[in-house]
Amino acid sequence: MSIDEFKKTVLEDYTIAYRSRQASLLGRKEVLTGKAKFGIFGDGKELPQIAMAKAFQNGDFRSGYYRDQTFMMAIGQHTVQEFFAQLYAHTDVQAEPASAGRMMNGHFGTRSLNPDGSWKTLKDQKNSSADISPTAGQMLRLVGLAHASRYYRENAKLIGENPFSDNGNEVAWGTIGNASSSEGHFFEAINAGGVLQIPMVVSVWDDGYGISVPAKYQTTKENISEILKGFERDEKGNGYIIYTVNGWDYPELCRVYEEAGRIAREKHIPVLVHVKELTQPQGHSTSGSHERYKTKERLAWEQEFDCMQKFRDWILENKFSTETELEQIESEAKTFVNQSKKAAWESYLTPVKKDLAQSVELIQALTSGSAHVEELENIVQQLLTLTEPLRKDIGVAIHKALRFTLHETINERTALIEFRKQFESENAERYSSTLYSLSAESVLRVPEVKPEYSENSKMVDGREIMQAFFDLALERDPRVFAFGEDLGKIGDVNQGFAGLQEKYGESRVFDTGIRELTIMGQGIGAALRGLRPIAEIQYLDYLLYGLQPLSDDLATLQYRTKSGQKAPLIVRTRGHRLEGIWHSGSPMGMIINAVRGMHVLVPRDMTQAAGFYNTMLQSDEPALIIECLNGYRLKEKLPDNLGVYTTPVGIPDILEEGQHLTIVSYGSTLRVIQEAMEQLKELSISCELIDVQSLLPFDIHHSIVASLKKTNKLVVIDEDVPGGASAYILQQILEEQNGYQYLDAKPLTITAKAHRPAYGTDGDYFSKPNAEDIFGAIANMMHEYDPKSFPAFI
Ligand SMILES: Cc1ncc(C[n+]2csc(CCOP(=O)(O)OP(=O)(O)O)c2C)c(N)n1
Ligand SMILES: [Mg+2]
Repeated sequence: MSIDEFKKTVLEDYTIAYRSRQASLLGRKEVLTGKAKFGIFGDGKELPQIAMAKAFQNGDFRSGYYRDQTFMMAIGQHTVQEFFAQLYAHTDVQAEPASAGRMMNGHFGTRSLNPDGSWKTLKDQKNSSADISPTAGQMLRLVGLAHASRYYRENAKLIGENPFSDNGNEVAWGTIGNASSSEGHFFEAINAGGVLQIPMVVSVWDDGYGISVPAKYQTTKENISEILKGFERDEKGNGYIIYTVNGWDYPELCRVYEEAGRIAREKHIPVLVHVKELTQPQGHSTSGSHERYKTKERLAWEQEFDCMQKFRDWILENKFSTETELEQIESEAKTFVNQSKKAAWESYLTPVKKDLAQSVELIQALTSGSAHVEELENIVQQLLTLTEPLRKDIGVAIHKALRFTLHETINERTALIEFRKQFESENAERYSSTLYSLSAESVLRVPEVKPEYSENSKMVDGREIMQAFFDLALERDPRVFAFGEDLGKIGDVNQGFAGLQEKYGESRVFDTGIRELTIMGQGIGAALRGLRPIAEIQYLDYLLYGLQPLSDDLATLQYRTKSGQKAPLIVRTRGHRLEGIWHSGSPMGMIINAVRGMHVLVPRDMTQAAGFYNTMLQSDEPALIIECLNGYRLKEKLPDNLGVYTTPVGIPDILEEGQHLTIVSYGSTLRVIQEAMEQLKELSISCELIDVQSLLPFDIHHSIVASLKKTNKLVVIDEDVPGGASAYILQQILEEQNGYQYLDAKPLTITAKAHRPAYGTDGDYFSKPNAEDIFGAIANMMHEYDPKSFPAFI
């Protein structure tokens, strides 16, 4: 690079950084004057982000946090106008591409998907996974984003040309605040990255604080790179390349990031960059002021070491520019940011004002035929005085007007009601759409193919069905891989992958450390880059360790990006019944309430389970599939069309037809219920048994209510705590499906006890619903309903 070119680059960098700083300063004002609700900004962290952006290439991914506006601007994926659009919560995806106003400001993300939900060519664009607020949450998917490069490189021949990777030459860039490195997530991810030797470059933006809490309460020795020295690569083996660099030192930052990117990209070696001596000129966020907790000395130091100030001094000292020229750049940048802000505000406000004007007109029109002229005029006046109207104001005003005119028959009221309908439906689209995929690969569009059997169909152990299915899935699609604790060499604790590592190699079927958080993150990150991971949690009880990324990250992904990103991860686990407090859990209520946005499937046997995997692998949506822990050794008939048949989601299966009552259940409990049903036949009580199979989505065609129309009685049975998943099932059937109207008896739930199941056969028997309890409860229910025909049991 010639000296002139270098100078030009330096001044371009200064311009981007200066604009970003101006955006932060103006952004805070917008919040303090009430135009935006909350602000968190990247001031004081501009310079390292400029340097990182230089090393960031097409195909690369960022997984970072709310300080990274300068980086996003520098890679050309976040304009200043978009910055303000997000601050104002602009709901148009064109104006605010990261989240269409759903995420608060400082939450970045690029669009991986076309409007129809299909993938863009990610290797030709600069990518950022969508941020989440929970600190260090970004570290988990970072592992997967980086691992994907390694996977693409190791399987390059098998996969061939694809839209995601060019021979695994992509780096995953993580950023995290110094204080957030106290989280377990951080250490688990660092360790996983070191074990896996994957191209992730982790930058710690160190400003000495986490909101008000200084480093001495956050980090041993107050120095994250110092304590991570044990992870440093040496002649003994793998590990990290570790850099420490001051956040105000432009040339050194540029050098470090160039080197870090190159090493990670070429050699797939993980890198840690500890960027020290950063500042936070405006404090943590608009929620408070840092004068409350920083000393005068610290505040003075922050002014002196402000990276923008230092950068400016360096430019002048090295004569890359003059005072006058810099002043010119600064003045132009200020104008540019101001104009961008105004344009963002105009664009945000225009559709709101249009709705406001229309509602004013319609409410005004009501006055002609109403006795409440004064009240209606007041509503109109209130709307017209608003300088920064919200949609909420419009909604409240319409509601008021309809309330005042409730008993009046005015034609104009119909027009207002029509407008309200339209307004509500547009707002549903703005604020409540895209929880699930709407693409051609939506799971609801996967065609059902029934399992087929012939005379030759063999009876096999359930686990053999799983193993045979996974074999087919790995064989036919090189993007599919599976990993988890004990999943590689021994093929999982129940042998679902037995022999498959030998057959497909260690890169496609592999063991991981005991690290549920990053197993989930590894799956999410890889799925974000077009792969089809099956990530295993050894037992359902341990899903709790991995639930945070599923709940905060994966389940919210389509929603929070308004279909800008997808991660079709399949989480595989097994549960419901085995032994003791931590090996027989069935906390389904907790799970389904935590992961709306995923599918939760609870197959009763391995035939249904294999069908669900087949369905999910044909769709672009994430799912949790919970196999029955006690089902691997039970005999099942192996379908002839394994790998072809699918189990549709949201479709219950009627296992037995009956007259007197409908039992709704799923999973391992079904066998216990069937035992009770045999006994109930002695009392001539005939039950209809329905396996819901899929909790999310739930009975999409409302077939259960059809059963209630016949039996008029409902019993929900599962192994969760009282009021757990059974409460959800009742809500779905009685409220959503209007089942209440057909009931002739109080609906009954039979569940496990409120405590975890005790150890041993007796512990299980007295903790979980057993056949005798089910018999007793149902016999008594029938007696209460019709004492003449049905005797009380006891
Ligand atoms: C899991 C979680 N706990 C707490 C918070 C609240 N919180 C938001 S930012 C923050 C401090 C983060 O400090 P640091 O990582 O140093 O980043 P900085 O803001 O200083 O750049 C805290 C505690 C959160 N968002 N997530
Ligand atoms: Mg900090």
